[in-house]
Amino acid sequence: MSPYHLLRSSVLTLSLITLIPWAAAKSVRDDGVENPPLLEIQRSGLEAVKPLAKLKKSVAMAQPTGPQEAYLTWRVTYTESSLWNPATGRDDRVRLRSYQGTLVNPDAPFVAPTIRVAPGDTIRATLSNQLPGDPSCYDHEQPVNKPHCFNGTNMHTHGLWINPAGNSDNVLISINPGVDFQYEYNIPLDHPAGTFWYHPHRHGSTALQVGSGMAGALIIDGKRVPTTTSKGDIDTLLQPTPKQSFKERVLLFQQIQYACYTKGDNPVVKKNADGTYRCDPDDVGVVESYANFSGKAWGQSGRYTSINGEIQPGFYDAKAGQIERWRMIHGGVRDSINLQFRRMKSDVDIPKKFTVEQHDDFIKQNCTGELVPQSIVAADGLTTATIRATDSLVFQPGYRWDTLMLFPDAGKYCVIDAAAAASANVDQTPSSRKLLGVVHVADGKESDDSIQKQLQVALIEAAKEHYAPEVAKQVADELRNNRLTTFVPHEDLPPTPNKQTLFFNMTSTDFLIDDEIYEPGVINRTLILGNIDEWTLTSKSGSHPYHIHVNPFQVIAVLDPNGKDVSGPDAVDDFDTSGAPDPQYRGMKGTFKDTVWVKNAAGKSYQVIVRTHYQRYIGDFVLHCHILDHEDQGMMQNVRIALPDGRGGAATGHH
Ligand SMILES: [Cu+2]
Repeated sequence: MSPYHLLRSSVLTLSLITLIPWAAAKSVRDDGVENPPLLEIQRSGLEAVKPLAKLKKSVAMAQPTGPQEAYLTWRVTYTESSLWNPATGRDDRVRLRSYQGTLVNPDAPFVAPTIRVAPGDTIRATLSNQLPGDPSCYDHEQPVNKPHCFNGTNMHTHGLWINPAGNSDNVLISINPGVDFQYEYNIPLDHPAGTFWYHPHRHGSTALQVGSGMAGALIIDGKRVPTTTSKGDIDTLLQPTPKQSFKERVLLFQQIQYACYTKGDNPVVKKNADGTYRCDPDDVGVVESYANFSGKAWGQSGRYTSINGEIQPGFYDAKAGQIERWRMIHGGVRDSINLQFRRMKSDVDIPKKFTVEQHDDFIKQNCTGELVPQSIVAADGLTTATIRATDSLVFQPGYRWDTLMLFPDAGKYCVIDAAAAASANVDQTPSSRKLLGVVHVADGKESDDSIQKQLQVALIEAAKEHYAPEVAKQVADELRNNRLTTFVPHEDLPPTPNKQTLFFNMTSTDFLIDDEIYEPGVINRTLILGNIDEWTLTSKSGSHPYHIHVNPFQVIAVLDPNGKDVSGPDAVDDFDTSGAPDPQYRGMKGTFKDTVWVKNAAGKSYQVIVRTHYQRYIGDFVLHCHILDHEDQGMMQNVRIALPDGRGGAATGHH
């Protein structure tokens, strides 16, 4: 950019700021955001189950048999609706692939309904692909690591510890247009409770479909009350007391990068002079090209991270001094989120027209309160050993965090995606601050105690309310030290001589793991059931979120390129001097997760060291980069968990 352009754009920004009277502008997002709708589940009684629409290729469906079986249907179709565009102050019409169901909100169809089940349940989920036919799904000459088969789909239950094969959490199958398939997810009785999610995982179209809003929360509710000798679910602690309702919110962050195209023989994406995407009133925005996912395209598009299918929503029904559980899922594809909350000036509202460029100035002028602490109680769905308060909570694609939020005073609070350095961002460029939404907090009980003290007191009261005295005392003793030991589902994994290494790499054309591109049918790793392995994850080029299916891993250490461990509770990750210290690894040591950022700063790799225990399930599945367009283009491996052969190796069915 020339100095002239720089000058011109900053003058333009300044003049816009002075022209728009922030305080007078009326918020157009007065309607608050709700939790995503609950997907309708039929639990018992044949008569209660609606007959499924018969398709030509539909196959026989099992009939409901009892209360432990949860039936549901995902219909995949194109849906026409609209998305709010703050840059123009009006809705853009869009036509996107989406899930449909009886309880999909017609005003926010681009978030899938939430599934809530319990340990011991069987989910029988019919995936009905009603998208138009797609020749690229059947063409065997089709290069497998070039995006293709946009209308083929399948399903992944991200984070669930269930069978990865057959008709369970099997992503190595394609549900082609016109085909119905019924998945059977047996959630074992000893499955941890927590915040998980579901999304398509068909190699070749995963990013396109998830980037269209095809993702939903999958919550496992736990009712196991702890005893002095057995662990329990944190859900039993966070039950209402006379003073606290422990209101729950579910937030699914998404990044729908729809574009409108010029008409004619060679359609191109319509853009404004500054490079942001433009949709004129007669246009219909679509997500139909991987070109829009590449490199820095998200930042340049001027699109916004949505929450539960809405852009810049308001969060209502919060009360000062009331504790809320926020279950948050990063279901987006192309942007990291660095979540912060700050008190907003009371006489201000989000302006009607509000481009991404204007966010930073707005936040600087109006989101001026102190940072509100976010108290982490679960990472990737799994209850953490400590309650850790943080001012900045970093979400990479695929991450979940459950936090306890307590807003100290009535008023409005900005929900901010803070700035981050290039090495901490999906698109490898520094990001500026964005305003994701506003929390409206009503009058309640205000206290002189610190937020951490108020939380501790309320949780100890909850323990006394819900548990037998012996158990309540044990939990209270832990809470006084900010610990949640009684609710942690996994034991620490011990040191092991079994090692695995993995490195991500990118060339100008290819997305690689261990310098190889994904090859269907090739098993890249055979792991042995019952073993504990220690994995060292690195990246030779760019930073990538590593995700493995089935078994979570425990973070042992994250070493910066100088060998400093940046995962401790007080660690400062300041290796990348191009920005402020990176908060994303702080406190991660010892945490169980299923997705973790593997960072490369200025061409130098961090080492992420994790341990995994391969428990119960055998079969073939995948590990991959959760920047899903990288995955579609080859940054994935096939993994097999095999039976031991009794002599230290893996058993094979032949010899
Ligand atoms: Cu990647």
